[in-house]
Amino acid sequence: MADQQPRVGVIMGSDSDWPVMEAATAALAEFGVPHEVRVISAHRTPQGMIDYAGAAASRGLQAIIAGAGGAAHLPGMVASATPLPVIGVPVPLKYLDGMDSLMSIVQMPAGIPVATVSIAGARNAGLLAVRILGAADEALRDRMTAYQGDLERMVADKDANLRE
Ligand code: RP5
Repeated sequence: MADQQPRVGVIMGSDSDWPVMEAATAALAEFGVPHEVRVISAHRTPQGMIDYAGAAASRGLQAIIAGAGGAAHLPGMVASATPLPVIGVPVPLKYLDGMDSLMSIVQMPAGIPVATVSIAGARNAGLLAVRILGAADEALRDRMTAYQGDLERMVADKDANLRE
């Protein structure tokens, strides 16, 4: 998949976010969605962030997943500089249990949306990106439907096991 044109950009403010963010890449890999991973900081590399967001659509990306912790400006700032859908992942840090990251990401002013998942919800960010791409990609949409069927069967199995 590494040699394929990436369709999703997975970015994070620091490599310290990776233990949370790798679940997004795992979900994308599960669905065979080519993606790239970058460390880009809103605070430490502001110009790099603007350059990345500005070029993302013309480079062929179709969605961006952005994770950050604390004063987590990365998803919102990236969304302001690209027309692509941006999914924000609040990364929990040592203090405040990720509430700071969640509030920073979810409270976007009208006009610039960021689809915010739960604190440390990187797997759902990956799955949401698959659904966004799947809206115009029938094969991917079919894979999502099959995955939902797997989940349904898994719950049915658990239910049956408990009743035995
Ligand atoms: C944020 O600052 C990053 O997204 C990370 O969650 C946090 C701490 O970064 P490091 O000090 O670990 O590099 O911008």
